[in-house]
Amino acid sequence: MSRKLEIFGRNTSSNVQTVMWAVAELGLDHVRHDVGGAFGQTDSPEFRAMNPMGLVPVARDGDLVLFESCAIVRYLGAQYGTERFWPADPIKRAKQDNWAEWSKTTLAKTVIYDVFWQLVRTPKADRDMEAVTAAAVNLDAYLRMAEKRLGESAYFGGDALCFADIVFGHVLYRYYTLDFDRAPNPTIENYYQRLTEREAYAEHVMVDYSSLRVE
Ligand SMILES: N[C@@H](CCC(=O)N[C@@H](CS)C(=O)NCC(=O)O)C(=O)O
Repeated sequence: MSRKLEIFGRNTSSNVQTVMWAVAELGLDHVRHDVGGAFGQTDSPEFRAMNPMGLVPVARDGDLVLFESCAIVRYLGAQYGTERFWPADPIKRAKQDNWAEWSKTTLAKTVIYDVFWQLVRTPKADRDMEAVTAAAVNLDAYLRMAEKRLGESAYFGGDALCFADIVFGHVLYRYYTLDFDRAPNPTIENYYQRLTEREAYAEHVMVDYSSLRVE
C-alpha cells in the first residue's frame, strides 16, 4: 500500500477544508480524492469500510484509516506537527484542545447547521430566518468568549498557529461570507484577516460554495 497521505472528500466540504488546511500548513505530501456531494461514491462498500457513516473527510495514511475531521487534524498534529502546532506537553496541549473541541462542537455547529444550512442549503421558501437570527445572537456571544482568549495572544497557542486555530479558524470563512447580520468584533475580525493572508487558508478554506446553493 502506498504511504502517501490520502484525503477523501470534496473541497467544498467545511470538514474536508479543516483537514486540508492542516495538511497544507504542515506541508505534507498528499493526494486528495473528490468524493461526496455531486461526486458520490460515499455509499460504495469500499468507502463505507473506511467510514461507516459514509461522510467526508476520510484520511488514509499507510495502513491507518481515519474519519472525523478533528480526529484527523489531531492525528496529523501528533504524527507530523511541529512543537508549535502540536505541543508535546499534555497540559499545554490540553489548553489548546479545549478551544479546538469547543470550536467544533459549539461554534462550527452553530455556523454550519443553524446559519449555513438555512441560508445556502435550504430552499428560500423553507428557510427558518428566526433560527438564523437566534444563531447570530449565540454566535456573537461565542465569539466574545474567543475574543477574550485571543486578546491574550495572536493565536490559541501563542504567537504561532496551532491545531486549535485550524478547528476554530476554518469556520470563520463561512461566518464572514454568509449574508446575515453579524455583531462587530474587531479582535476576531483582525484574527480572520490574518488567516486570509495565509496561502494555505486561501487555497483550502476560502473555497467558493455557490455550487452548494439551492434557491
Ligand atoms: N463530524 C464529521 C462530519 C462529516 C460531515 O458531515 N461531512 C459532510 C460534508 S461537510 C458530508 O460528508 N456530507 C455528505 C457528502 O458530502 O456527500 C466530521 O467532522 O468529519
